[in-house]
Amino acid sequence: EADADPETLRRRALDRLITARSRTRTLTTCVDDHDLTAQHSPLMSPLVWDLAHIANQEELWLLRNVGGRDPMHPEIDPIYDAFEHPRAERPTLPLLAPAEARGYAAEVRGRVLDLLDSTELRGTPLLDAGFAFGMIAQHEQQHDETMLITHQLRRGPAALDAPPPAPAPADALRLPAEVLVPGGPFTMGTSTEAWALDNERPAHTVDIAPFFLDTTPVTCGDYLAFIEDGGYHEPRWWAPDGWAMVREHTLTAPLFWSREGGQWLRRRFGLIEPVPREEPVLHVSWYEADAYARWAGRRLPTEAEWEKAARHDPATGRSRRFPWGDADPGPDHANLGQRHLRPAAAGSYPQGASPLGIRQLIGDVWEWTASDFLPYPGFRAFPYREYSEVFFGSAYKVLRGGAFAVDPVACRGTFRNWDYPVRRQIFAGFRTARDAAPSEAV
Ligand code: AVJ
Ligand code: FE
Repeated sequence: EADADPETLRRRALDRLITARSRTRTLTTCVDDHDLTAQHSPLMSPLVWDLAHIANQEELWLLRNVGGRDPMHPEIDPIYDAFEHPRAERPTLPLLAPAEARGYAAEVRGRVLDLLDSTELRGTPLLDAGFAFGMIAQHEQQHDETMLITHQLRRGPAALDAPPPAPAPADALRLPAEVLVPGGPFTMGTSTEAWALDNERPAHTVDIAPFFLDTTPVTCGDYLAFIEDGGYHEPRWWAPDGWAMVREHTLTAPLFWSREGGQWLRRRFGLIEPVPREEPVLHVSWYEADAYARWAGRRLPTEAEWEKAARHDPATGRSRRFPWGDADPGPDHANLGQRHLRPAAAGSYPQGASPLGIRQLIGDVWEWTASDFLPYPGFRAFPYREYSEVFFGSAYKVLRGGAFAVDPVACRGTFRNWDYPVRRQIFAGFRTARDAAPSEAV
């Protein structure tokens, strides 16, 4: 990885930038200018804000900070600074029009490709192994995921299309419900993954007690049993703030679900369809995941438990990059990269299983964990405090593993995502865990 030769690094950076831009183009050309500038939800920016923000961050980090160039349009910087204006306020700003935003993005990218050709990808932390280029490819892909959320919230006919994932393999129905993850120390986080972001660093040892983890994410069918058992009407399953949320918004099911004539339906990218029982549940808040787990006599895994399940190789004692080993994700490992517009059935991707046989830890749905978003021991903000550091604390819960909407460049066994525990529009599901009794912990 980090010691790849300069030409390999350059090709990899170029490839990841091109992949991101092709997805950005799909997400911003499949609807008209009105839909690009409209606010589809107060939770989200207009799509055209994300587009110009992607270009502005690329200009800032690559052309100005790496390349030493002067700002192209300094007067627009404040408009695209995420900390100056909350999302709900962004439609009222003097945003670049769609054609202007596209032109700006194309002009920045042209100059970035020249810069990539002429820059040595080593010598400073920002340049080593092409980090800044990798960071910007990840940033664009993260905003592509954000734009996909906006598309999911948008009302009106479908604008996006993709083939469904393959059906689950025959053994999916015979999998054990849970797997024992042995206790003991393992290496959490990384000090060697070249494009890992600051919050994933440094590698450190964490000792955990033995526990059981669900073999697959919780499915819509599992979750329906909670609903049908009156789960949304029973305060004892809910954390106090979660129960307050249920009451305030009269929640009865995941976001985008509705009940019509005795049947549960869901809206997915402009289409209405029956809730698929075998698919991992999506669009639940942390509070709903937590309540389901309590109802099931279980709990959410901690972030450390999740990472041990995903990375620890019992044969060698090493932590690996992914559940299947150190190879980059391919189409047989995981449902990533918006190749499909939905999660695959529980039990899919046997080639992506962990050594213990746990499936779909990477891809399909983000998985809520029990943990607050906190720095690892030895954390250092890099290259800017506003990526992670300003969010550390008890307000945010950590999500792991990535969803169908996440590109492989922004997905690793160490990758950490975070959001408020009330959030439901993100592509989040969960799996549950329980402590192993001493007699069970072989
Ligand atoms: C890591 C997904 C929480 O979208 O708010 C994008 C990523 N940071 N631009 C977000 C991010 C700056 C971030 N999350
Ligand atoms: Fe951003």
